[in-house]
Amino acid sequence: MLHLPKLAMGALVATALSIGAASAQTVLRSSDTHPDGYPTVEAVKRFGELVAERTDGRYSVEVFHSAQLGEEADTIEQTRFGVIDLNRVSLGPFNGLVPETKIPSLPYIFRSVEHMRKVMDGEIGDEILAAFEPHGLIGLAFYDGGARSFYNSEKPIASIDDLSGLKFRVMQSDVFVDMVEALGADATPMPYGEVYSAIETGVIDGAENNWPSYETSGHAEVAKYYSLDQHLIVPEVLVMSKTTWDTISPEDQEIIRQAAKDSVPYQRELWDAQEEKSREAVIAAGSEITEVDKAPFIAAMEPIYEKYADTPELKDLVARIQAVE
Ligand code: GTR
Repeated sequence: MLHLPKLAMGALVATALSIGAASAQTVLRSSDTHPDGYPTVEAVKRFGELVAERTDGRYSVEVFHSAQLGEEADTIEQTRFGVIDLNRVSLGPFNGLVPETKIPSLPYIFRSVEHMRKVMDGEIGDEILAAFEPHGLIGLAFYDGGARSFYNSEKPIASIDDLSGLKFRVMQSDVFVDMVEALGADATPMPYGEVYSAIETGVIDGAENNWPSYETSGHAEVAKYYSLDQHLIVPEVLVMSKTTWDTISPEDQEIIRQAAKDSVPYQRELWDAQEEKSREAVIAAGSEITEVDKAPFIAAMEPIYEKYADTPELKDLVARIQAVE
């Protein structure tokens, strides 16, 4: 709840009357699969504080963490239909809906986290954010999701051959199913919240993710072999429902866009610290880390690029991302 001093309240009412009562003290509901305290959750809270401050309380944000509003694929649909106002999600689950998101989700498209940041902070990033709009969403900002690597309950993976016969959970996107299959393993798309028990009961042998997710989801407890192949550096994205967006004045839309961008450096600072903390925590708890020669993994991904960069525009997007120094 917001408690505003009388004067501010008067100003608020006057503004509300001039732009329509619908925008007076609106609490925007935001979804996140991660627990409270996770860098993405904290960054969206910071974004909300900036929005509340800069709109004099006309808008505020409440973050529903820990998948309280549902798993990512479902919450994306609800956001498109305006049931949820905001959503912080990986780009992966958008691959089927927004073709442009397939490209930054391709394995090894980014040479490093620095490369990813440079691309997503620039013109290409803005172009990908704009690509959400025809699909009922407004792309606001990208956050870091680090590098994702394979982990499993069976054995250390040092080469592609070691992956053979293992079954991995992937995010709900065909790109990742094909990626795992091109490496000779089996893939099962599955909601994040089901992965722990699926590994525990042996339905799957493992999954793939960054250090913070590997730790905070508890997956490290049931899959202690983590291989540093770093096949994906998929950015996270903060989106708003276009249905909600269209009720907001152009001035407040601008404030919201800027506040989202302004929360990015804060997220990255938290992210860098959390990666280190999570890496140390899983090693202390007994995870076994294997270094991997990435060259054969990179070479095996060629068919994935051919299949998913399947229009001249998407091919061009690949080339432009690779050309960013
Ligand atoms: C995490 C990401 C989540 C979710 C999860 C997953 O790294 O932050 O948004 O996509 O991975 O694997 O489902």
